[in-house]
Amino acid sequence: MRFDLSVYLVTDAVLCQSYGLERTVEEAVAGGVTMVQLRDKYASEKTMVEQAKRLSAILKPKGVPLIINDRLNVALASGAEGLHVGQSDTTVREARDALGPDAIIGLSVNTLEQLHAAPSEALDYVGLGPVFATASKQDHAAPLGFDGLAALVEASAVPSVAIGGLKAQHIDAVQRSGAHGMAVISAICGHPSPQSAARELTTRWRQREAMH
Ligand code: TZP
Ligand code: MG
Repeated sequence: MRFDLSVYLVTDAVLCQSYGLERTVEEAVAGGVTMVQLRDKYASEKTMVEQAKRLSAILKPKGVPLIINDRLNVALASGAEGLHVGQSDTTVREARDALGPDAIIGLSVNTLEQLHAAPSEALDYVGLGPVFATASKQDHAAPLGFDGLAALVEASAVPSVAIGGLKAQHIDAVQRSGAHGMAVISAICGHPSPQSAARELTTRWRQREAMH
């Protein structure tokens, strides 16, 4: 695989505000996160391109891919490694056509119907969730729980990352579901030390993985 979903930080301007976006991402990468998604539902395209370029400068030397949430134009203008789309955003095929074969393209999925409708040949991974209800995403879909997660992982033709209310204590259950990784906002952004939070998640992920 040319990317590693194991501990995937998703940013949020409000939830990451204690240290700000750049410092939070720097710390998270020092703590070992394997992917970063720039997600901001409210920022202008111009602001997001600037942020993406600054994050890229931090992430590129570390070999950690930067994925842009929703905004195809931001992904195109910033040179990020990929785009993550939801069910009502730019389609996966449009994203693939625009970004080319090397881009990493992810799709949010909450049901088996959505999974079966997804064009897996144009897709690199799916984000499955929310596993739990979470305050970090407004109007999120119904929580899957770990059984629901496992059913989606099993049915997926592409690698999957679990998301929604996940903390370090859920690593075992996420790995038992078969998911290739876990994506978090608040477990890292909302922690007094984003670096030690990230370090705990990545260390535990690897330890547990080695046991299975
Ligand atoms: N998509 C499904 S749940 C979620 C997103 C973006 C938010 C995850 O945030 P947290 O704080 O890790 O629950
Ligand atoms: Mg979206």
